[in-house]
Amino acid sequence: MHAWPASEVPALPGQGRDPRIHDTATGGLVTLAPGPVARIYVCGITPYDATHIGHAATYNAFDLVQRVWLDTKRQVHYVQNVTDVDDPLLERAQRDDIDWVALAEKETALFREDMTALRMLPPRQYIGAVEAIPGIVPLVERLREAGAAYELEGDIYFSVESDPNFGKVSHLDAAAMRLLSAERGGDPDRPGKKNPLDPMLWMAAREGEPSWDGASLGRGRPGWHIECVAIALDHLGMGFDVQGGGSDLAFPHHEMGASHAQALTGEFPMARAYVHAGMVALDGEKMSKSKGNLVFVSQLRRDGVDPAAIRLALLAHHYRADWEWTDQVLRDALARLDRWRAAVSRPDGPPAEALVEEIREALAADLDSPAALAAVDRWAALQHERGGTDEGAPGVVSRAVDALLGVAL
Ligand code: 5CA
Ligand code: ZN
Repeated sequence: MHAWPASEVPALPGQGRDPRIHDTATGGLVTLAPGPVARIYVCGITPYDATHIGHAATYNAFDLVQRVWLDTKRQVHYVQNVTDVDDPLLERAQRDDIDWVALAEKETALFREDMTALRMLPPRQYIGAVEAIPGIVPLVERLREAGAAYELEGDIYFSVESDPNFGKVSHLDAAAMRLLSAERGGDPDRPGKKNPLDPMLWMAAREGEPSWDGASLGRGRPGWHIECVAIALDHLGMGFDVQGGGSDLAFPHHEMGASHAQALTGEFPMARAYVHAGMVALDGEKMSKSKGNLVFVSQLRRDGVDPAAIRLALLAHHYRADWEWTDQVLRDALARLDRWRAAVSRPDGPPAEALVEEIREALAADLDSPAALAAVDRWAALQHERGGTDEGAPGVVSRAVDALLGVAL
């Protein structure tokens, strides 16, 4: 699949610092100091509905990670998937009586537009589940040969008990895992499984559903977790720097992915850091396609909201916090954008070097974007109150805000 166009990232004077970021697996802050090429995999959308503010907030967090790395003069190898065949997509297509391929293409196209408008850096590889099937099948075959997978009525399941490290990403007790498995695509109540938590690797073809040639597995379609493992291992290899997603992916998705990879390679963990963004709510409940309490990025854009203001609204919340979208959040972001634009529209202003360092420091401290915004607010307030004589300072500020926060002033 093709991704979306990259917005340019201006180079800044000086150099950024290696970020410290919260890793779910170890439960603490880790320093992300990869080699010259940082490797990051961020779980992509299941394209059965438009991009909502919750998605955008999660992608914003991982966009910041990359901007910080770029500022440390590293290159970034970024991979993202599109779950373009899965139960929720097929169910929505059937409900709305449309072709599932057309639905996936339409929503993926809209996602690309939203990401472009929000100035999210594009992945180097943007890979659909369907196009990854030829790489998934041999992995499932290998898992079966290794004794980590078994068949149940034609479906192939992964055995969580084959992995001595199972549980070390999300650290949940058995009851919590079972509950979340049922909520998030698993089938813990299906009789005949070795362990209720075992996830499907390959689902045998069902009447009326799409299916693909699975060689020794028979016709069918891939499970969700193996999709991301296959794509990540194919393009990034084992031990990449960050696997990212919303906190709802810690279990089962990232836990199972780490397990699959451990069974395939004998190594743990697949990613050096498991990084999870908080959940955005609307009307007191997590924004979710299944509940329908959504604010779409594309709708806001159609309403004439400047994407830079949407981005500022996301940045005003720490990525790990759960927060609520309200009209006030958007009003505050619009007002801030106006203040900042006015402040950088003069030829000179208060010195900007210290501000660039403050933004760097804030982001390096577990992506503290609210602190970064507060630093720019202070500079803008100074500019409005007293001005300054540093020629070019407004240009430095707007380049820093663009390069590090993805906001075009
Ligand atoms: N295709 C899978 C990942 S492989 C998937 O979870 N797709 S998704 O469309 O449901 O979600 C895409 C990303 O948005 C995931 O990282 C998910 O954790 C995140 N996300 C979903 N809802 C919210 C929300 N309300 N707030 C923050 N992030 C969210
Ligand atoms: Zn994923």
